[in-house]
Amino acid sequence: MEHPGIASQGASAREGRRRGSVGGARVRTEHCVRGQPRRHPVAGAGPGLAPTPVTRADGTAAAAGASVLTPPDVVRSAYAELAVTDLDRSRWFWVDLLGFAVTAEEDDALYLRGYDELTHHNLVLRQGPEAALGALAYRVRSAEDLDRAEAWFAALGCATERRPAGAVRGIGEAVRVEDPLGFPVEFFFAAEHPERLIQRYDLRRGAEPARLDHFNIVVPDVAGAFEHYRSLGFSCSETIEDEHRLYAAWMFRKQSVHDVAFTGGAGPRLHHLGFFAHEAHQILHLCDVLGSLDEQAHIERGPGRHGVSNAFYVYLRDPDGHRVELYTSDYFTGDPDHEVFRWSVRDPRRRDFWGNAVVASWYAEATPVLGLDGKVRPTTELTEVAEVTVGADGFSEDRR
Ligand code: XXG
Ligand code: FE2
Repeated sequence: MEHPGIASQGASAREGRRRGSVGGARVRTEHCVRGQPRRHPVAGAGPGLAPTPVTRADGTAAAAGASVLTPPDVVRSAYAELAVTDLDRSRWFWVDLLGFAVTAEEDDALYLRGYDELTHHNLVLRQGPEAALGALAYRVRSAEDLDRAEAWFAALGCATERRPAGAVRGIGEAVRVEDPLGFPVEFFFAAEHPERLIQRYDLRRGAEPARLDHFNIVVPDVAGAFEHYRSLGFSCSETIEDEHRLYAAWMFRKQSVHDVAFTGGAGPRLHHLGFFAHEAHQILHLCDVLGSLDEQAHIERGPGRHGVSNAFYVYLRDPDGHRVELYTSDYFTGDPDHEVFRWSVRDPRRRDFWGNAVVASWYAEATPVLGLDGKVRPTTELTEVAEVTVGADGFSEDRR
């Protein structure tokens, strides 16, 4: 099945890197042409055929002014900041159990990274009054991209904030925005490079996490989120869809399956942070350790093999309920003619290739997000209802 309007990701990725010609509208019109795109049967919900206004989290349409500007050149999803309510307990979970390396530590914050990460951190855990997402941070290619980010989001009518180097430890000057989807998003270029840990096998524990792989966000309008990220130069690797609707999409800048993915539901909320491990046995070992410690309740879904992405995975919940995925062995997406792989929402293998059921909490529960003012943002409910909708796109309770 072909979802109308979703471009070959290769074409879109190249365009995202080509300076001076990537306005949102031009990306839409020039690069939704693999196969013969059809008009989407649900008016306004088709990602990309007609100019689809980006819908802000509060339901209002964002200004179209950014379409004449150049978006920032995003390199990859780089780090996230989470507010946690008991930093000692979080340290036990993320450092002692999962095995993250500690780059720096303060009374109220921990800066963590995987063993392959060459910059300061992939995760900041900050003590806060309630569990929440503080920021999703993307690394950009140059210092000039900070100006592009600021102009791009200001033109969309979004709140933006220029932050001096060191506003987050280890990170250079940055731009934070409340994006049109309602998420606190940071763009940064410069970062400190701490000691290289790639061959410090002697330090490794838990699942030996290597690096951040992706963010997964919950949004009430998946097609709108798709369009927003496509305007930023992201390419699409895989979708879940039917003839009426886009249920989920995986989009990338680095040459893997994704840097960001969308789960349909009340949003803005953070669904999970995905961290890469090199081998499936590292993920299985962590599950064994959790069992030995009688901490198996932290395992929410899996381990298993995804249909989408082909990755081997497990989802855990941290002491605050933040969801983390340990993920390995997805595939290369950097070829210029790489095609979008489209899953039918009715395929029971889409979310677990072996047909195992997806637990209800995985669809229903997620982390609230903070605005730039530090306050929890209200959410908007998923509005469209389709025949197969239960939670986001249906539970796989049939094991056919
Ligand atoms: O990273 C992912 C996910 O977004 O966490 C979920 C890859 C695949 C899936 S899915 O559950 O759709 O197979
Ligand atoms: Fe994921």
